[in-house]
Amino acid sequence: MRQKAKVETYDAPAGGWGSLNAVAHILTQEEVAILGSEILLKQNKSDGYMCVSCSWAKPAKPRPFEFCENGAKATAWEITRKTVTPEFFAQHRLAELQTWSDHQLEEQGRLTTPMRYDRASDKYLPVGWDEAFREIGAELNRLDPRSVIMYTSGRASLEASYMYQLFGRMYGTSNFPDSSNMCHETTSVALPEVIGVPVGTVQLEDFETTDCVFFFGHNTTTNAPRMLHPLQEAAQRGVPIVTFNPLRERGLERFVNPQNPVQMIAGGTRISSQYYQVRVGGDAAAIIGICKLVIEADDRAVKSGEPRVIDVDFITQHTSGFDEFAAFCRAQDWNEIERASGLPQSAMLAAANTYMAANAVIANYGMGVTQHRHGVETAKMIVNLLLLRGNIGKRGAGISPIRGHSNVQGQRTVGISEKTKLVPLDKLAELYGFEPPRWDGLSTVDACEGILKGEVRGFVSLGGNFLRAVPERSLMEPAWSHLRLSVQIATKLNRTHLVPGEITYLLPCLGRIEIDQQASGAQAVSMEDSTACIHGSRGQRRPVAEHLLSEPAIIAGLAKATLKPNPDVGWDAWVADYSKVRDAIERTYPDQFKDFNARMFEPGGFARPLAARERKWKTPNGKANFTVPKAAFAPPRESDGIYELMTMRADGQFNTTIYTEDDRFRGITGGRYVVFMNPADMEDDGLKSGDTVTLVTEAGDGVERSLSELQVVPYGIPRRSVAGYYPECNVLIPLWHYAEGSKVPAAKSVPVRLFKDIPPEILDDEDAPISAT
Ligand SMILES: Nc1nc2c(c(=O)[nH]1)N[C@H]1C(S)=C(S)[C@@H](COP(=O)(O)OP(=O)(O)OC[C@H]3O[C@@H](n4cnc5c(=O)[nH]c(N)nc54)[C@H](O)[C@@H]3O)O[C@H]1N2
Ligand SMILES: Nc1nc2c(c(=O)[nH]1)N[C@H]1C(S)=C(S)[C@@H](COP(=O)(O)OP(=O)(O)OC[C@H]3O[C@@H](n4cnc5c(=O)[nH]c(N)nc54)[C@H](O)[C@@H]3O)O[C@H]1N2
Ligand SMILES: [Mo]
Repeated sequence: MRQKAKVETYDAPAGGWGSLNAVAHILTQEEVAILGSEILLKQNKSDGYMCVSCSWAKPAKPRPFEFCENGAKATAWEITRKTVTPEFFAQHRLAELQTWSDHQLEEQGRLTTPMRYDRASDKYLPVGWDEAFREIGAELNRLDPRSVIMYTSGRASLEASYMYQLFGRMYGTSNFPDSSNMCHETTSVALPEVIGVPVGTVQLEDFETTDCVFFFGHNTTTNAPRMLHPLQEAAQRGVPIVTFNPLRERGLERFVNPQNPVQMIAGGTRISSQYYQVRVGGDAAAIIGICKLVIEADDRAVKSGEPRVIDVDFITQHTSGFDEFAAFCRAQDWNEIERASGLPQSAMLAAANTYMAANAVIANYGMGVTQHRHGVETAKMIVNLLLLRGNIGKRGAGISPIRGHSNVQGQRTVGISEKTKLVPLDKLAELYGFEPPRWDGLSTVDACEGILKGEVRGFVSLGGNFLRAVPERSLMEPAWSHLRLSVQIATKLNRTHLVPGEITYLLPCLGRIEIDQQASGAQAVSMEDSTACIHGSRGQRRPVAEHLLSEPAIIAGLAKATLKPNPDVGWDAWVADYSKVRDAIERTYPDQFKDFNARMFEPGGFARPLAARERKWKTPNGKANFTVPKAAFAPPRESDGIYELMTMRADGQFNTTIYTEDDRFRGITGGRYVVFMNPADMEDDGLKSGDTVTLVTEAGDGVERSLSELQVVPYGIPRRSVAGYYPECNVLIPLWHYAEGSKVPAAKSVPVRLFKDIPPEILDDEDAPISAT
């Protein structure tokens, strides 16, 4: 039986005292109380280190404390003095550790020593670095490079990422899936087609001059809390903030800056001026409704000779496809729009009026858009909305996909990509005198398919927790154990490390906040934030253990043990002095990284040039493109007994890292096995608060996917939608259920059926409800 979560209504604003309490709690828990707080003063400053949590922009003029509750938690979690030593592994077999929770595993502290799995004892045993590199190199050389995956989670620096992809390509693979394949790959597919860049066009300064902000599917309070500061400033200037989210997310309603004593007393600022609880997956329909209203208002203006509503000059000069899109919108039926969006026409009218009244509009979005079957269409629909009034490439306006990991965007910029057309292969060939593979590699979903089929034989992981982050957990874990080689470069112990292949290594690395001492002195690294600005970062803390190597040093060690010597690549020289890696990055991408070493510590970061910001469109037709969606409307689902499950993050987690089992803003304490439900649906299904249910995926493919003992929590969520936590619910997501075009798992719209759990005391063992963990 699972422990029951405590459920309360959380009425306080985001930020404020609750935030300070949560930080204080984690600092004590991680035993870094005093030093931990001092170190926080260096967070996100140009003389300090870049936060390891989210990727939100870092201002040129930082606040005295440029960190948030969750950034502080991430720091404390990384610089903890608790360690996982060879003695720990000597005490615990993997079979035992596999029964521990995600929280328990990471809570043990930092990995300290390279370890190799020993099947006879079912334990990890210590190994020397050189021996580890030698065996991994020899094994890689026995494997076909096409059968080897080199995964990255978005935290590693630009320097480490560049070296990693170069190593992989010289070895002979293009298989570089990234956490981005589960995240904003939808953006990276949608935006190049319509505006010619794979990233957002908004920079921090645009928030200072915008006069309207739209938000689709992002839980800013928890996942990019520092973003609440510019939003609060905008709200205080009277800028309307229009939010679309099936759940009422606390910080998007009201926020108190915990660093501002006056606000702490006054109770904070209302953030969203309009909040629309759109149906899960209903954003595209809602935006079509808004666009229809804008276009029809413009039609009326033409008739009556009044000023035009759309930006005619911009549309004529810069775009293509407007007439088809306008015709499509005019032809849409309101009944269908209301059904598919879950919103009344009056709501879309109010949003359209706000949109039309503003000269410069920013549209932000997160996983509520990208992790849907029609995510790519929806992201393009957001672009349609912006293009109508020239809201791209204008001060105070633009599109703002809010990225996840702190350097996930940058990794793609320096060549971590399975899509070879995105990588300057000719340049790499010229610089390093080798022939890189020209075939396209595997995405995350493709890699999972390859693992299930037994075609993937080796898996090297630069960070992350692959097995916990991907869908289809019940099939993935057994298949993973058939790998020939699993190499995990990591800071903390997680589930992926506990499912060994035939040969398995766990290689511990320095964290970003630690001092990285190399032959030429202490090294700095760099990363790119969500607004395409590059920042330098210097470790501040003495490393937690003496045997740790930096990520660049581990990559160089693996490369040297695997590849034939190549006089054009000085792995050792790079490790001795990372500025030489930055020179190499600049040589590879001269336009993007001009004067990289000289500029990396510019306050606020240096902005990479972005064509769309200057209204230059690097699309095939040289224009910004309106697009007509092929299938924007989710099918009707009112009476077939199926619920739409979205999986999301709680306040107490960073992805699969679970700091605490709480979700403060949603009123949950001490448990993550919950399902949020509309009270009217609960009544129809004869459920009351605290009952437990089993969710069973409605997939029709013969695979049984279910999760039991989920505690029902009544919540403000649209009818027929339910919500649960990632990664616990990943067992319910079929691998083939992903966004069309980007293959991002559609983790926000899983069709499920719901069954009331029968209390164990009245159950015979034979009819126990099907369950999985
Ligand atoms: N503290 C902390 N910070 C993080 C992370 C973390 O786990 N913890 N993770 C990092 C990473 S990698 C990422 S990608 C980001 C993720 O940040 P988010 O994009 O906020 O991701 P989720 O928590 O999955 O929440 C998605 C939001 O979308 C809403 N939503 C779900 N379905 C729909 C829909 O159909 N339409 C709309 N409009 N909304 C919908 C949900 O209610 C929720 O508010 O955060 C990053 N920052
Ligand atoms: N159902 C569902 N599934 C999802 C999502 C969802 O919303 N719903 N979200 C998806 C998204 S947006 C993402 S980005 C992925 C995340 O997938 P991943 O990026 O693979 O997962 P993380 O949980 O971020 O990885 C945590 C681990 O990284 C390691 N680590 C931490 N810091 C460092 C470091 O500095 N160096 C190294 N080498 N290792 C480090 C630690 O060992 C830690 O255990 O999950 C995806 N999966
Ligand atoms: Mo992400």
